Order: sequence, then structure tokens, then C-alpha cells
Amino acid sequence: MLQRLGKPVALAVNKADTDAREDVAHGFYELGIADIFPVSAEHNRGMDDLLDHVTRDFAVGEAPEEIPSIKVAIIGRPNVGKSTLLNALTGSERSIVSPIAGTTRDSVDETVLLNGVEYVFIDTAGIRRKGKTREMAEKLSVVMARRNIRMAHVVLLVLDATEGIVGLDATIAGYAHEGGRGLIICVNKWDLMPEGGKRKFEQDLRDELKFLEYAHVVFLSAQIGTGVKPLFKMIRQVYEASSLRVTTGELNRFVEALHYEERKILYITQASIRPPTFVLFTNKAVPLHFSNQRYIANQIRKQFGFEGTPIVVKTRARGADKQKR
Ligand SMILES: Nc1nc2c(ncn2[C@@H]2O[C@H](COP(=O)(O)OP(=O)(O)O)[C@@H](O)[C@H]2O)c(=O)[nH]1
Ligand SMILES: [Mg+2]
Repeated sequence: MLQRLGKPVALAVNKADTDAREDVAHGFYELGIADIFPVSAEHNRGMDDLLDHVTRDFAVGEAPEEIPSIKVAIIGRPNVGKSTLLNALTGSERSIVSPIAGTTRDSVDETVLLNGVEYVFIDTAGIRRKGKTREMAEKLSVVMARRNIRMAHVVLLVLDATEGIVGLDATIAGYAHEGGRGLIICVNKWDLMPEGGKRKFEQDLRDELKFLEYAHVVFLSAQIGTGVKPLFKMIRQVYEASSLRVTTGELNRFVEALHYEERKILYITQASIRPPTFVLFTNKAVPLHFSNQRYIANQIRKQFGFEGTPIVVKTRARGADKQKR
């Protein structure tokens, strides 16, 4: 009946708990199904191979483009230097830079082609209007940040080094984090800072923006141009990290080696990219505590190189019936 359907069929021969029983499974060849997988559902044997096999032809995200085009949003509160940074990145003067907060013209997209990669920068545009208040400009910067985050693959969050991290920075940073995009924190106007303060600044920044622990921090001067060029490589790296896929087999080998006591992780698989999202099947019905989610996310990041991107970890409980036994 199955073969008449004309669909790919794989045979999972269960209860192959031992090597000897695995051999027996191959006796099922006479059913005429070539893809035979001895498995043990109870002892979690052979599942990786089976799952990798049945998912091998699944579409992987968007179709690959000829030239990868990375959309990069430049966000931050008014006057931190977003437009200056855009100009430095694109080598143009198209964005209007002004010492008066919120004077960027309209929506500005600039494309740079570098080493076969297209970078499309989206500046947080403001609306130039007479009598616009500082408060209005600040509100607008949040609205624009949220919009541009949605359109981007990678986000550059710009801070003004001379002012440290203020409340509005944290608000915008929060949206960047929720957006699930790869993130680079750009500490701008570093030319105005005394020598040697980077470590302290980064420490304070990490304290204030704890939830952005995965983000790279770079110190730069958009006006002078120092630290701007290396951003391209970093943007590309973050984009690639956020687009990375790990096979179910690799993930489960990793989980086996992980010393995780809180509960038994039966299974882990990557459900999507940008942000990389993982689903854990565990032996408990309650979702993982936030701190445990973070622990596992960080272990995954370390192991597989998801640098600069947030990672989402979801839990699925195995059916309650299993627990009653
Ligand atoms: N010293 C210094 N000033 C900067 C730097 N980047 C921007 N500025 C100045 O900061 C002000 C605001 O810059 P702008 O790019 O318009 O900020 P935006 O509102 O975030 O787009 C302008 O006076 C810029 O010249 C920098 O790296 N160093
Ligand atoms: Mg601007």
C-alpha cells in the first residue's frame, strides 16, 4: 500500500536494542524498502540517522541568492552618530549629519558591494520638521529602530561613548534583542575618550545590557573612520552565524556529552534559522527555567560557533503517558 503511494518510504525497525538485534533488522529487506533503519525508541538508538534521512530533502530557509545580500539596520537614539557611521561605511555623504538631534532626511538605504557580498545599510531616518522637540526625536528613534530591525538581518546598535549607556539605549537594545537578529554594539565617538578605557566601558556595558551577552562590542569613531572597516567582516560573520544549521545527529551527540542534571534531554533538533531556534524534547512537562534555557543556548553557541546571534531554546514535553509509567 505504501509503495503504491509513490512517496519516499523509510523503514524503522524498532526494538533493535542491541547490536545483534540491529543485524536482524536487515532481514526486513524482503519488504522491498531499501532504506532500513534499526532503531530503539526506548533506548534512543538509531534516531539521529533516521531523522537525518527523512529530513534530508527538506527546504532549507530561503532559496540561495547569487550574491548574498545582507540587510543591516543602523539603530540608536538621536545624535549618537548613526548617519555619520552610514557615511563612513558607504564612503558617501548622502545622509545628512547634523549636531541637532533628529535631522536625518528620509529613509536612506545604501548598498556596498565588497568581496562578493552585498551590504544594504538602512539608516534610522528621522523626519526633519521645524520645532520638533527632543522628546519627539527620541520617540521616533524607537519607532524607527523597531521598524528597521524587522527589515534587517544584522543590527548595528550605536552608542555614544561620551554619554555612556542611558535609559533610551537600553530600551532600543531591548527591541533589538526581542527582534532576534544578529547584533553588533558600536560604541561610537571613541576619539573623544581617554586612552585605555575600553575594558571598563565594556564591563559597564555588559552589566547594563546583560541580555545582550552574545553581541560583539566594537569601539569606533565614525567621524574619523577608525574601527569602521572591520565592521564588514564582522557583519558577514554574524550573518553567517545566524544562518547556520546544525544537523540533528551533531546536536544529539553534543547533548549526550553535555553534563546537564536538571532533567533528561531526550532529543534536540534545530527548527529554524535567524534566529537559530532549537527544540528540546525532555522528560518533564514544565518548560525549562529561563536560566537553564540560557545555559543550554550558551553551550550550543560555544560548541557550534553561533557568535553574535541570539539563540532561542524551546522545550517540548514528551507525552504525559510516558511519565506515568
Ligand atoms: N567626535 C565625534 N563626533 C561624532 C562621531 N560620529 C558622529 N559625531 C557627531 O555627532 C553628531 C550627530 O551625528 P549624526 O550622525 O547626525 O547622529 P544620528 O542622529 O545618530 O544620525 C554630529 O555632530 C556628528 O558630527 C564620532 O565618531 N566622533
Ligand atoms: Mg541621523
